[in-house]
Amino acid sequence: MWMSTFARFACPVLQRTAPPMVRKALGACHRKVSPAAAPRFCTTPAHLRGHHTLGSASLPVAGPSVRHVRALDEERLMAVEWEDGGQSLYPFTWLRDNCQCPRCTLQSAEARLLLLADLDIHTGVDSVEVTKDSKVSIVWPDQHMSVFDAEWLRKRCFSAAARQAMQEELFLNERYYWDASLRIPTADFQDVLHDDGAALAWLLALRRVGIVHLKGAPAEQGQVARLAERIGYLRLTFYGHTWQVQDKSMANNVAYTSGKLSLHTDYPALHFAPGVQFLHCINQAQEGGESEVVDGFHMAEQLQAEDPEAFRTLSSVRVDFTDTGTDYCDFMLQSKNRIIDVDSEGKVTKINYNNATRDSVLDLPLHQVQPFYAALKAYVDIMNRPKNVVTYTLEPGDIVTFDNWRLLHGRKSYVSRPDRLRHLEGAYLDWDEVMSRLRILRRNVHGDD
Ligand code: OGA
Ligand code: NM2
Ligand code: ZN
Ligand code: ZN
Repeated sequence: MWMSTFARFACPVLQRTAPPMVRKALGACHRKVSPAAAPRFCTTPAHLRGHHTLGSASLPVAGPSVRHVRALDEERLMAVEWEDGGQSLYPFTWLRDNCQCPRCTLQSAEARLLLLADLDIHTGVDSVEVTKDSKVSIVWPDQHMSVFDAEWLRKRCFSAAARQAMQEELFLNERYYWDASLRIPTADFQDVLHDDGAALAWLLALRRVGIVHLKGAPAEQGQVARLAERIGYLRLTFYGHTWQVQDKSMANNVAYTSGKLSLHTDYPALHFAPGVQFLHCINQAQEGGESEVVDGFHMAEQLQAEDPEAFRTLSSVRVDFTDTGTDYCDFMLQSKNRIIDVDSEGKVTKINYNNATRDSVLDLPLHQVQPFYAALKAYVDIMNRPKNVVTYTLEPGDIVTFDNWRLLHGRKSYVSRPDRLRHLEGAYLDWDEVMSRLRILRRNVHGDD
């Protein structure tokens, strides 16, 4: 049942952003063969294999096999020629650094024992050869010996395409961008708790799409904590391990009123905002309280296209956020965050924006104040366009799980009635822990390493 709701997202992602890269990466090793030789692939990235079980065709997965190795002493590189005709190059220093023998690696921890102090970064080799069982063995000048598994080497090929494929396998950074036409992927809460395939499909969609609805949870407190335990552990904040979104008197946060919440990410008052958010509906209001979400990365891309100056402003200016009060304990937070956070290549990595906690302290010279407001307004105007916003109503037993670094979410105001109290329970997690569980599930479900 869950499979069909996720299958839609398995392929579009790759179709939209990845095909040339992935195709190239699959045949990523340096090729010195003629195009007619049609070289085979470096590795089949695990995320591709994952897709196949979600409903697409599968590629044959054959372990790579070494035809020949030789040392290029001048360049201090080892050249591996693969049976399929591809070639990979590995620096001597890197090979020595990553010797897998029990003296160089603590096998029980899969961690390096070899100290950098003991690594000769100008090392040569005495000999390299292919062993009978198709591994690569190297004898170093001090007669220390390293043996490398072919598949292990192939995955670590240094070609740009192979590195890109490996990084995608590790971090799943390819995203499926959406607008109001998104049909939010849905899974069954009990399935996700008890079935590894369902849990994997949930986390893959959470990563790619950024939002998944889970249905069928008991309408009582404690469910977001159970769900967090399925992953690892939740992220404690000043609002507690989990927190109750209700209309409260003397509310310490605008979320704890019956008012409208404009599109926001949670907790930009922290320098490291929670990566993932769960919101479990225990009780919905009779009137109002509908949810809204937008794809903040997609909106940033649109802003960059429509108003590059505004994008430059929001991705460079560090805005002050503040949050003061008492909950789990007393707090007086101050942060400075870029509303559109980008990496060194200019790729959007995180949105930090909650209008309620944006500080009145604005650390800008006078002449930059008006341009800043213009930029923020341009971004908010784009995200508020009806064609970009997905609206839905949470029902008791629903848990919305979403990427708090990417999505902006909000709710319409609601009528607070004592006989029908609106009540959501929320929890935060971080992406490190979620990705960790995703990789383990992928290995267990598909047998990847
Ligand atoms: C929040 C929030 C959504 C809702 O508490 O930060 O976004 O529907 N709540 O109440
Ligand atoms: N709550 C829901 O940035 C924020 O203040 C988001 C956090 C109160 C835990 C709201
Ligand atoms: Zn060793
Ligand atoms: Zn929120």
